[in-house]
Amino acid sequence: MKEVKQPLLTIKMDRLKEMINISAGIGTLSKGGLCRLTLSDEDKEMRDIFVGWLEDNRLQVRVDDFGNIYGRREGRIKDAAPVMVGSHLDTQPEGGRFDGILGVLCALEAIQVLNDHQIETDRPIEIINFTNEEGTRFEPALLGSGAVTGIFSEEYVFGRTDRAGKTFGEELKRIGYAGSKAARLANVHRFVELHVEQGPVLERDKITIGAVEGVQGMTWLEVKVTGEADHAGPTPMPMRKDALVAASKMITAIQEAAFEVDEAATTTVGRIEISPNSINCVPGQVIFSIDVRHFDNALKVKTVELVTDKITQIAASEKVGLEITKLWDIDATHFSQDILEKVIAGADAHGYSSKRMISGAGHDAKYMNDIVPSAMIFVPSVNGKSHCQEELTYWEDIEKGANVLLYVVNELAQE
Ligand code: HGY
Ligand code: MN
Ligand code: MN
Repeated sequence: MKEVKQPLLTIKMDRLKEMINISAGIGTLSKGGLCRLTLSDEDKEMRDIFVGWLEDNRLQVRVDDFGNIYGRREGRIKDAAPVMVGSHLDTQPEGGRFDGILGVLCALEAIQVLNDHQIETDRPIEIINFTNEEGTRFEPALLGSGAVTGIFSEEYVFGRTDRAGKTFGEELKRIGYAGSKAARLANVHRFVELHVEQGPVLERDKITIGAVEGVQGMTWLEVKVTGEADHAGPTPMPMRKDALVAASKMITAIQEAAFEVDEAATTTVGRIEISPNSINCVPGQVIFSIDVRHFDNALKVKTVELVTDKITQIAASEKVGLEITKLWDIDATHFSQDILEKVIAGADAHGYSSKRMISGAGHDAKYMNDIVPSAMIFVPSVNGKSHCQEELTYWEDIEKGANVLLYVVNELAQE
């Protein structure tokens, strides 16, 4: 397609700030964070508002059978493969106001700027809000993007069950977002996602824009430790098979394993359930999660093996039962260099500093990149914090990230 030198467009920060602040009012927690678990009433409330905004901006709205929401802006060439841009509106139980939300709302702001200037692009542009990126209520993460890119079957997705025993399929119907298979994304030209970095690199290096080269690999395990429930009083210590003591030794060993591999490996135990979980009972069973990550796939596997060896040895010495289940496993992904060049060109055009980097966090762009060249743009996280109420990115950095997203989307839609 013809080379179109675009005027350097900029977003309207007041309009974007208002959308982000409205989102920040849905599922708000005491310290300003959000609890907007996927397919919850709060998620529905946000989805309904988002659909209204898409319609207000004359986008064609559709919802697929996994609840992914699309807003389409037609291009000059009707059947050209669209440029897709988006992220997720669901949050962690004590999440921040920007994780995922920025990528969806800055995409909508970019479209509004194109509308303001009556800019017609060659290609259609589609905004997407992916269902269940976080994977906290319904494990694993990236369920909506993994489903629509063919990684997870419909049966697997609809059968995922939360800790209250509700299934994904039931909850999707309950909130009214069980759409159609025909609405699923297909034949995409490129995908780009703006996101807060959720780590310390950009702030430490005093850089505004991250041109994200890839997402690290990750493995999620669930460990069940089975000891013997007993009375906390009359049961002599040497006679006990205390599942929680064994699990505690395992959890310490799991952390040690990361340090033994290298400075980049991460291991995290984020979820734990103790039963009977009573002050005067020796715990009989403990179930906990393990999240292992590394950008080098071989070292990710090595870390999982090391973790498995360590907890198996501890189970034997503590004389407890051990069951390890793999919940999820993704390899590292490497994003599209030609989109990254546009990200850096966009930062340069606006006079923003930028650097290439990888993402420690998982993102929908990982699964999108398996089917179409994709890339991500990061903006700095204050103190590198995320997945907590303290998550913060400054408005001026949000504005710069949105301007670069607008630049890249417009470029991609003209190629
Ligand atoms: O787990 C992740 O890295 C993503 O934020 N859901
Ligand atoms: Mn996210
Ligand atoms: Mn997240």
